[in-house]
Amino acid sequence: MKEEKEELVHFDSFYDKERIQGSKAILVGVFRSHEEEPIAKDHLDELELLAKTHRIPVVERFCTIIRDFSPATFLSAGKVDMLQEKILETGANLIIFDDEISPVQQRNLERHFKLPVMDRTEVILGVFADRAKTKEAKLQIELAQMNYLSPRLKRMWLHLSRQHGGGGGAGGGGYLRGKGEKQIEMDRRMIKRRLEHLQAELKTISEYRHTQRRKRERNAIPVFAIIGYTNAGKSTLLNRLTSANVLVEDMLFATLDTTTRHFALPNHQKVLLTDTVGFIRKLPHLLVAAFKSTLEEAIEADVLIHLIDSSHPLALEQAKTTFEVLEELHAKEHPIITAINKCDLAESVPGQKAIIQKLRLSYPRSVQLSALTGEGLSDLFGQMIDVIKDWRKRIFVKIPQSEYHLMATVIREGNIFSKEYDGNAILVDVELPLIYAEQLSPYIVGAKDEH
Ligand SMILES: Nc1nc2c(ncn2[C@@H]2O[C@H](COP(=O)(O)OP(=O)(O)OP(=O)(O)O)[C@@H](O)[C@H]2O)c(=O)[nH]1
Ligand SMILES: [Mg+2]
Repeated sequence: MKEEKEELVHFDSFYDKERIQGSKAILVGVFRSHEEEPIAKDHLDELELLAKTHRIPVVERFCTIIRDFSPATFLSAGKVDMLQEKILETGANLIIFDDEISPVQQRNLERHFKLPVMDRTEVILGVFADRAKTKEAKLQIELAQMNYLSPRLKRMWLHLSRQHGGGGGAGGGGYLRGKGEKQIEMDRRMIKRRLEHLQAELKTISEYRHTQRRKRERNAIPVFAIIGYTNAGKSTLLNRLTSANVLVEDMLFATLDTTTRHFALPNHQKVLLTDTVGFIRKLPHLLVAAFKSTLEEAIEADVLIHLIDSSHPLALEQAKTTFEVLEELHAKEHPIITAINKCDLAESVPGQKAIIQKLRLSYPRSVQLSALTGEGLSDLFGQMIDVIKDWRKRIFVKIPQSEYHLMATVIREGNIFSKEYDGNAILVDVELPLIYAEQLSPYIVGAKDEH
């Protein structure tokens, strides 16, 4: 056991301390044609935000057109030289690619530049690792990291032995010394054991969640999951509607854990609202896989509220990304309400009006709102009521005096249109969730749909 612990130490250091401490990064983005250039630049803006969130300052960007990709180094030889010049000019000591690069490319580039090389995936993994608070989130991120590291062990050993002068003695200690292949084998076995352990623990947690959800199904409360790109305002909306007090910040991945709260719509219908982890462009597949159990909250909701930051220049692309992730989660068939958020900001930003128009045309059930100011919320409620209208039934019942206790349910769960006495009985015209309408069915004296 002790041995396993010791071995794990260098995975932590690989991620946080050894690799990025004191780093000054240069970001690398590529585009295939000049029309793609502005998009590549926006992608680098996002990568810079991710890097900063992971406490890596950015000193330079290298955004270049590329026609031929090299299988060995991703960039062609000429571009590698140009990048080298920029590195010398700026003193950058960490290279971050916006594109996914293979373990082999990463290793070759590190050898060439004699600097650590990361890609967007690794930065996202780092951000998630920083943010993870709950046991489940920590397990999930560790699972993703292990899967990411596994094919990269060789590179990591190279990197560490270089840092420690190849002679050992410093920091990580003697066990870095020339153990090479044998150590890699040991690490592989250790990772495999650890992966099995993590998967087993996550399975237990996921089964518990499942039981919780089944309980909820019995209550027949419709569940709305607020989903969308990171920083779209999901937690702001949940906080606005309930007193959830979820952390809201102008940063990526403020939320990693799911929060569910009760909310009563204006027609008194009770629903559950769930806020969950945001999506991002190139959300690593292994993160989607690892966070599956958290994301299942979204998948198993009855309705999705897809929130879009309409003040963002890439709002359309972000919305598309969300759909791609939903597809990967097999959750595209849910009814979806598209909530075009931050309209308080967007309306004053040139060019955003056209984007909002496109969003409204692309997504049928759409509303414009501001989770911050509350503007447009009533439109959202209207859509929410409409999408679950079949969950409720309007009935006209005559409740005898001996069954007056049923009135408590009627008042608590129903939207009452009229109530009057008929002798000792009470006549009520009420709309209720199906489950309660069924309980009252012996007392129905006629449906009042015609009202
Ligand atoms: N102006 C404006 N700002 C908003 C609105 N909604 C959210 N914000 C801001 O956008 C930022 C992100 O909000 P969050 O609610 O944390 O976003 P999120 O979607 O939960 O983000 P992650 O949890 O990081 O994925 C915060 O600074 C909010 O104050 C809005 O309608 N208008
Ligand atoms: Mg959030």
